[in-house]
Amino acid sequence: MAGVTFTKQGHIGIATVDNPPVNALGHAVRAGLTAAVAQADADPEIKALILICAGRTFIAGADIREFGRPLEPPLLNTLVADLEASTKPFVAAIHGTALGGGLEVALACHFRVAVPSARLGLPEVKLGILPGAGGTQRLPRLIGVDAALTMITEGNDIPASKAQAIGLIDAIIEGDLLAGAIAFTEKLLADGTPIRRTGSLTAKVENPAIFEETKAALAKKQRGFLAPQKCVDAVKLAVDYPLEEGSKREYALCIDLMQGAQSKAQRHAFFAEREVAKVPGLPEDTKLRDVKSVGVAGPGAMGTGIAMCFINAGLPVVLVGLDQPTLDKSLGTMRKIYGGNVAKGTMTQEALDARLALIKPTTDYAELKDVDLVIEAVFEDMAVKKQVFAKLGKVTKPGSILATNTSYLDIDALAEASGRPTDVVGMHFFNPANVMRLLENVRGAKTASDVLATVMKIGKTIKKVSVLSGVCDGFIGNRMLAKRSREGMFMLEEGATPWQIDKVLYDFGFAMGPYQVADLAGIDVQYAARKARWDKLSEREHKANLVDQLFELGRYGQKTGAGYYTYDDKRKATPDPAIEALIAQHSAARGITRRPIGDTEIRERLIYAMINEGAKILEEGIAARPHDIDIVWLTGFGFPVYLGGPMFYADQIGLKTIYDALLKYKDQVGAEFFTPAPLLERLALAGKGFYDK
Ligand code: 3H9
Repeated sequence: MAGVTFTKQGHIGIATVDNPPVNALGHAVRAGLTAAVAQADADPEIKALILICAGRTFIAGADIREFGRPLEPPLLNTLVADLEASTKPFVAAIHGTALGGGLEVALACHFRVAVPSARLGLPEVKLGILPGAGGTQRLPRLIGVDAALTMITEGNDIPASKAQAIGLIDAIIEGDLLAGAIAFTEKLLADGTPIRRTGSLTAKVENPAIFEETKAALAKKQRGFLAPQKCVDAVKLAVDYPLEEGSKREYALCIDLMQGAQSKAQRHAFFAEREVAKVPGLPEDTKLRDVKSVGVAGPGAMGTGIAMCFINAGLPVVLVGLDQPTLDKSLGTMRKIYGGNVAKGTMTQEALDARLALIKPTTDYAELKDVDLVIEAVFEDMAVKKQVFAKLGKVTKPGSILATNTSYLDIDALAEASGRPTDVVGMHFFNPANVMRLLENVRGAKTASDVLATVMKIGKTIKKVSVLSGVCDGFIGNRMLAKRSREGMFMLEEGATPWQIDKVLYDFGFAMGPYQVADLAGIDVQYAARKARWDKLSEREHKANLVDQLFELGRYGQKTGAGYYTYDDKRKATPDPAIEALIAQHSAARGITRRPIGDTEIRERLIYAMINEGAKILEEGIAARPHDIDIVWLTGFGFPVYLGGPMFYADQIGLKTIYDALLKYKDQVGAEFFTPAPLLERLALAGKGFYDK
């Protein structure tokens, strides 16, 4: 029984799963558990069974790496049926995380106990599938349809205390789990408690309309995703059919999703997110620098969000500002955001006070003398930032890490200004920094390996996804975004409208189009960024100056009630004919004859321009792997997860198709903008993709 050991303690059989790192239900574990059930049933000495796991966690699910390949029997659904049919009481003893197939196994056991720190959930929906081994059939039978629908369609795990409160587990074990589980089982036997098979319970539904209502809500909340809808269909089966028939239909729905393009992309995203944590050439055992305290220089919107990331993780922060009013404003923002959580009941007042107590506001840079890491988030201007780095190099202790949150400035220039270039690194957060998951770390020419390893690790501490980028204008994310923005502007000049372009990207799966985003972020902010990047822009981009025109008209976006769109007092956007007129006038002044532009051309020019830039980023080594690019776009720029990120998406479309389109646009728009990247050309002509180069 590779992966499962079977021992006896008196009259209790103990099946221990041991399949590092997360005890996934690969073939050996499925076969081992099947054999354990048979052995226990056949052994008259055994009166009850306990299922427990070695290592850091209970079974964390089916082995996702086996998906898409023919599975060797026993299949998981057969295993759970065997477990539930066992004639002897079967107790699941849970620590770590009981997730997906792991929870389905536990649901098929007759009783469940867990340590207080355990977490339980059915996260399949996040992989684009549904729990296909009875999870959608047993969970509603055990905890009711309403609670089950929430857990299954959202995919979030819950703590043991909540699991006990809703009847998902029977007891919480303080102290040693195995000893506690044995005591629990002995008591079952002593009391003569009958076996309770989850599958024989009835799934109760109070509001029969709940299925349609949930589907309608999910169509908005998880727009474009197939799996949440199918999860609802599967839970309904638990109400409509007996266990066996419901499980058969559930499995069919699950397999259908598993074979589809969305799940393939979502599984890719799962593994890519883990892959990017491993930096090629940086040994995993690199000794890290200790980071126990942090400084943030610049308490603007970014600095405030960055400080919140660290205090959320319990690290004290010295927040340095130019003057008291800016510091007060920053603290006021934090108080308002946390206050909202208190009002919603997701945070206590004591927790709010404890977090804010971790902030030490000051106007004196010398207060940074003891911190282990400083993140500079001052105004995006090279001269200002150089001054700050010169100061940081002097006031901080040797060995403290000096990071910049710049979005596009040259980190190596800042490193030199500090006088300690090996300590300098980029830590590029995304707005709002306390919410967005992406942390783009940037390796300077002289950044020390242990500094890099430390900032990659810190990402995990503050619950971000760290991706490593090399130094270039805009790093991975904004460099690609700049090409998308360029094409948007060109197409506005050529005949498209902002609302048409926004709709194309919305339909593609982004939450908002670029002009809705611009109005939200502020045209004044875009204008400043454009001026700062002026030397990097092409001549045609200089002339495509609609941002400048909007800025001069004072149309700064939502904050002034008008930008590309006009806004009512509830910030509802309406396309503005004045903008259409302004763009038409601009095209005429530029001597461009406007023409109708189809949605396909809009989509291709926006997305393919990004992919072509992604190929250059890969070839230059700015990103080590296509995974890094995909994760930047999935976690920082709202690229639809069910498309897997721009590079994965490109492979699905086929690089040859993209290559041909690039050649077409090269003729139409110009070689300067659409010459295929050499890597893309090579792969396309060899019939390969970014992931099989
Ligand atoms: C399912 O169960 C389907 C069923 O309904 C039946 C259908 C018929 N498989 O995340 P970490 C690897 S669907 C294979 O860094 P952490 C992971 O790639 C499944 N591998 O650790 C990584 O490998 P590497 C439902 C897996 O401590 C290593 O383990 N379950 C799996 O931060 C460590 O992972 C889920 O969706 C897996 N299932 O977090 C749970 N899980 O070292 C998915 C992990 O080579 N897993 N690996 O990069 C998780 O959420 C987290 O891994 C967990 C640990 C919370 C468990």
